[in-house]
Amino acid sequence: ANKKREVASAKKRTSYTVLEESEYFHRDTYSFKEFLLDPSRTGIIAEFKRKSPSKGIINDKVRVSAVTTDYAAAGASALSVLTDRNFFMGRKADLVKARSVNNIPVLRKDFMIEEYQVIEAKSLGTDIILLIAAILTPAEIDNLAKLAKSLGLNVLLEVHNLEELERSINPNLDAIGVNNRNLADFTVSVETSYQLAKHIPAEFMKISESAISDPETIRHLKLEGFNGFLIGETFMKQPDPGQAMRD
Ligand code: IGP
Repeated sequence: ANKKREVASAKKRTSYTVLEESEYFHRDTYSFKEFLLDPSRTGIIAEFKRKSPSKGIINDKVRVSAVTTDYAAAGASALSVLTDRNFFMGRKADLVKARSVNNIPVLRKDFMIEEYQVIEAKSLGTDIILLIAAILTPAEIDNLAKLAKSLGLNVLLEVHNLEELERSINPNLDAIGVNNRNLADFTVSVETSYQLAKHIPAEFMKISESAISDPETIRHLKLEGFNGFLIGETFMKQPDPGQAMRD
């Protein structure tokens, strides 16, 4: 059993070494907060998402480079790129592509559950990782957030209710995202953001995620203190997602 552990830990070290060979592993990341608070930008975190479990195929015709550069030109504060293949038809190569053609922060949108994925995120050119309270214990969140910070990554914690927020909050997080979509049954309500807003401590950036489909909602969310608005489907369901963001 000892031998097995030794081999396993050597293997782990080797795979990390490979990740550290990526040129992106050594880059300085962009500050999520700085871009969110930049008054010349929109606060929108614009997402590249081909498919979702709730909607099926949203758009599998467009290219990540064209869409993300259009988003950035339309004033996005950050980009969100799905890297989960199973549920979202995402690819790690999509994130690398988005990184290589943009100079604003990129969020790796995936289900992060272990250290390896955080280190991998840095090597792909990620600036922000997502930690989902619904699938992680407070200790796991603490551990992954600390690792992310040590690599210079920004951390966005996603919550869906007060209980998740209260048990998961810790000082290594940069932003709290309220997901308006219930991951258990896929129902959506922006009310979730309005209800949780006052419970998010002032030191964290406030993000509202999902089901945002008009400028009016963004105006209301801003009045409630939200700094960021994560939008996917509203843009991606149009043949030209970048144009949809400008409209
Ligand atoms: C975007 P929408 O409704 O604008 O397409 O939502 C984003 O919030 C959503 O894709 C999302 C997500 C997630 C995807 C929020 N949290 C966690 C995968 C995993």
